[in-house]
Amino acid sequence: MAGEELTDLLDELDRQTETNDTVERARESLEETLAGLKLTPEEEQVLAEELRQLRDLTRKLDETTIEIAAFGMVSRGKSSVLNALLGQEVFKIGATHGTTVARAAQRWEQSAISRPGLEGAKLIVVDTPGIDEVGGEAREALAHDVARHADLILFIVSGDMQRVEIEALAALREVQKPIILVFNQIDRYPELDRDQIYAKIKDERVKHLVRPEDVVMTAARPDPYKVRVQLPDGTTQTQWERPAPLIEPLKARILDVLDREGKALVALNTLLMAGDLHAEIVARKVQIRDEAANRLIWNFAVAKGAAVALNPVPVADMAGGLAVDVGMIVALSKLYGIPFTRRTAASLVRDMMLALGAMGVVEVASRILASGLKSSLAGLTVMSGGLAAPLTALGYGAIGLGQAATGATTSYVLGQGAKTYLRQGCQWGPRGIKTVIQQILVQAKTDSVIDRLREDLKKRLKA
Ligand SMILES: Nc1nc2c(ncn2[C@@H]2O[C@H](COP(=O)(O)OP(=O)(O)O)[C@@H](O)[C@H]2O)c(=O)[nH]1
Ligand SMILES: [Mg+2]
Repeated sequence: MAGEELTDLLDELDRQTETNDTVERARESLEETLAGLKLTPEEEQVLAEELRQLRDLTRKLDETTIEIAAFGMVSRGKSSVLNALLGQEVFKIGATHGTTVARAAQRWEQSAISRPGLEGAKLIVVDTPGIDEVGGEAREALAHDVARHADLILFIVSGDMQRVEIEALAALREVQKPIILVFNQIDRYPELDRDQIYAKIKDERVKHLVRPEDVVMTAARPDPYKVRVQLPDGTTQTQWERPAPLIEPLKARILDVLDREGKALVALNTLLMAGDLHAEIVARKVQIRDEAANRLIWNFAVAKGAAVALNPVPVADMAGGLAVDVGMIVALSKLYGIPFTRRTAASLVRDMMLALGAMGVVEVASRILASGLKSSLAGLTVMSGGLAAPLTALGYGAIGLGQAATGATTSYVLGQGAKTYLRQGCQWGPRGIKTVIQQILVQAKTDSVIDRLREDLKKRLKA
């Protein structure tokens, strides 16, 4: 074997190993992502769409589904280029705006897929609306969507590039996907002009964005021209005939890129998309939990207020009140996947009470400190009256909180405190418990929590 051949073979083997590694890593990472989410059934339901997309990615990886998307301004010939590649008119063509209104996909059955790097791969071509056919925010969403899904982007232009085109191309480039810049409609230019435009695009406009070999000329749907045909009866007639498209150079370039990098591209893309989806799911999960936690706290707070209002014996209802608070925190801890025992929940209540106490109700603080949990129930009686002090100190003004509203507010503050503690992985954070409680009180004021609790309480008590 000649030295050169051997080097080639070794290179090829290297490349395959690398590709297989990438695919394998992508697969593992996806599996870990799915397994690591630890969603409750409720969350799975809300996040069904994101989860489906994540599972689709695994399939994409297994099947090596490669997406090729056309992108560019209206009427540059995006749909025409894809049709020429497919060899049939699948995507609608139009001289007017808005022919392609949404993303549309079509399988590209390609005999050339027998190339080694594309073995078993499934090619999909995707048509999109023109970037100037959709407005502002939708355009960004579209670009983002295309960039996120596509494995290879065909950016179609039909002459010297406009500024928006260069900007859009630069934005797409950021996502690190291969881009082939297609200069389409070359049949419309005299040869000299065409070569000048081509050189300008390649050497000037996108020099920093696209490699020269990735700038390709096509005539996907050349204008028809008049031909004179002789009819059997000897007369002649003029007819319109459309020349065959010039698309082979693009097809070859696409297959070259995919043959070389196809599987690795899919693997990398899968990882990128999985990363995006994962971040989205985690953010939504936090949001879902927080919303559920807020509902839970509110319901407990109103229930406790109502219980206090209906039970005139202070110590008794406060004992019941404490049980409600402890129960609330146990429920919250389950929501956050860190189930507490009642004892842990009770000591959390005590810690928060101490913090509240230190904010103005010293007596409560010392009582709770001196006594065990049982006798600290009595502390709560003082506490419920005492919450008015820190509230007043924080500028709530002289608020005549009734017992019921006070009980509800206390539960609310304790619940929000426990929520923060749980969210932070059972830590009060660098600024400590007092700051957390104080911030909750300030936020509660901003949100008119007391007024709203009072309203809900009234409704509850009427019912
Ligand atoms: N002369 C010429 N016209 C083309 C070519 N490609 C597309 N067109 C025409 O350009 C117009 C817009 O094409 P279309 O594919 O719908 O553009 P899109 O909006 O980018 O999808 C249609 O009238 C096409 O016939 C081409 O290579 N040469
Ligand atoms: Mg179109």
